[in-house]
Amino acid sequence: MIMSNFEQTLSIIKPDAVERNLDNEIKELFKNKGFKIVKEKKIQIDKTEAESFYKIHETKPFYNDLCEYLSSGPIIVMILEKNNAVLANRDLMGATNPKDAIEGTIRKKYGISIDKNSVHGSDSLENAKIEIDFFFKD
Ligand code: IDP
Ligand code: MG
Repeated sequence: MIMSNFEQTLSIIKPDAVERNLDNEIKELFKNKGFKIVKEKKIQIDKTEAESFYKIHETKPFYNDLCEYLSSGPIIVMILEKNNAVLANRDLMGATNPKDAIEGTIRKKYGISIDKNSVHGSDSLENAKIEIDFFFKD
C-alpha cells in the first residue's frame, strides 16, 4: 500500500532574502523539490504582529531582535504543499545557523547569519496549521 501524507506548511522568505531579490530563485528551489505554492503574498508586518507570530520564542534572549528583524522589511509568506511538506521544507531550509547548514540547502546557499537566515518554515504539522491561519485566515 502506498502511504500518502499530503501536508501544507508555512514558509516565509525573510527580509534579508527579499531585499537581495532572491525570492524567485528560492521559489524555484521549492518548485524543483516538488512543492506546490498554493498561496503567496508579499507583505510587511509590524513589530506587534511579529511578536505574536514568534510568541513561542518570547523568553529567548534573541526575541526582541528577531521581532525587530522580521518586521524590518517586506517578506513573502507562502503555503507550500506536498507529501510530508513540513519535514521536507525543514530539510530544504537547512540548519538554523547557516554555518551549520549542509550543501544544497537554502540557508547554506543564501543565509548570512543565524538571524539573517533567509527563510522560515513551520517546525511541526500542528504549528503549520497555526502559522497558515495566522497569515491566511480570511
Ligand atoms: P528555525 O527558524 O530554524 O525554526 P528557531 O529556533 O525556531 O529556528 O528560531 C527562530 C529564528 O530565531 C531563527 O530562524 C533565527 O532567525 C532566530 N534565532 C534562533 N536562534 C538564535 C540565536 O541564538 N541568536 C539569534 N537569532 C536566533
Ligand atoms: Mg522555528
